[in-house]
Amino acid sequence: MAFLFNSDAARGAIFRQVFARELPDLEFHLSSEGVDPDKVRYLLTWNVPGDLSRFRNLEVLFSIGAGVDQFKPDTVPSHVKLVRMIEDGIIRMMQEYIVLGVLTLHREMLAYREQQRRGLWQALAASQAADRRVGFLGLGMLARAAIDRLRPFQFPLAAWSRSKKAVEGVTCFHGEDQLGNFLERTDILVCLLPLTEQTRGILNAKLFSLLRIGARLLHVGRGPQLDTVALVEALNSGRLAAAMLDVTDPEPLPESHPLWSHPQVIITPHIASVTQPLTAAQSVIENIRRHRAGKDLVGLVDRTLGY
Ligand code: NDP
Ligand code: OXD
Repeated sequence: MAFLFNSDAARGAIFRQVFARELPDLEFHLSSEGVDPDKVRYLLTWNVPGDLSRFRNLEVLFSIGAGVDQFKPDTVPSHVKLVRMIEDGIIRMMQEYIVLGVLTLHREMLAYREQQRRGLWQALAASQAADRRVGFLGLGMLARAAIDRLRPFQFPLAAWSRSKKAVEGVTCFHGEDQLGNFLERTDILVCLLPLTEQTRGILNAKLFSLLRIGARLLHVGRGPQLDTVALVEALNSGRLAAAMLDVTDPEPLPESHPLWSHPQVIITPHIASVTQPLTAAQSVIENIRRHRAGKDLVGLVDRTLGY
């Protein structure tokens, strides 16, 4: 029985050590070369490495990231459990990035960057956090963790999810019918949605038109959720004041893309949050133990929903 780690060698070396200590009975491989594919019961990877059907006895496919859209979940054989990454490291990094992004947009850092470029020393009007309404598209593991870190600043917090939710101190909206009400009370919109057929292209001209004039966007979900033409138009028309993007489509954007040099935009190269090997190995091992004990897996993807 084998575990196949199909990702970078540096993280693999740490996984190997933790597995040797915690699950010595499970063969651990850093490459599919030299492994009998019939022995592979567990595979941890970002993308499906070639033809998944060669691992005839595969039981659990672990995503090395929190997202699973890259697998096209409906193409993974139904008997294979698909599991997304839930671990302390990825959560902590996302908390940092969201706090950084919200404060950057709240405290007008893009306008100050532009003023600096022009050699201009000038204070801009400063809204108070209590008057800046932050809204999350998505209220899953990462959004909830980020919300916890934002609480002390006193931004009025809201979130929109597919199903009805209740989180203390957060005004919760759900479903298509409540999207408009959620948007109209939002000054800084944070996208932390998984990519599915329902969320593809969701950040479009219509959605921007429902936000208050001068709203801001922090996009950390997935690139194909954003219509970049609509974003440029919304920024140029003043509908949106600024945007911070960690994900784009494609990644990276073509060199000539107007977003690269737009003064009201910050782009980071999909680094908001990265799976950390020590904590991730522990969480994968815990899930293997659960699987062996016939218990529910943490982060099991619902194939019908695609996340
Ligand atoms: P979860 O699965 O825990 O949460 C997803 C949330 O989105 C849920 O609240 C869900 O609603 C909501 N949702 C899904 N579909 C819809 C819909 N059609 N309408 C309304 N709400 C919807 O995901 P995570 O928090 O773990 O991760 C979210 C995403 O963040 C990942 O899928 C990935 O794309 C992205 N990500 C980006 C990273 C980066 O570095 N940029 C790093 C890690 C993740 P409900 O609660 O009702 O199910
Ligand atoms: C993830 C990511 O899904 O890094 O983990 O985007």
